[in-house]
Amino acid sequence: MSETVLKIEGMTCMHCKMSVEKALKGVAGVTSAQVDLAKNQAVVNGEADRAAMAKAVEVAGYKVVG
Ligand SMILES: [Cu+2]
Repeated sequence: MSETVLKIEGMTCMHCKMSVEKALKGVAGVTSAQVDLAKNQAVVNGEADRAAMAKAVEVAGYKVVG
């Protein structure tokens, strides 16, 4: 089990947080995703491809910047 931290731009509220978490949980291999709004980051657990996670976040309307 590995943990990935993604820096995300564009999240402003609880709705954004939930949208991003839902998008990340939909990626194959992701077992859990927790967004910290104050830090603008998501902590993802599982064995998912980083590019696939970034893509899912972008499809949801946000941007992975690191
Ligand atoms: Cu929002």
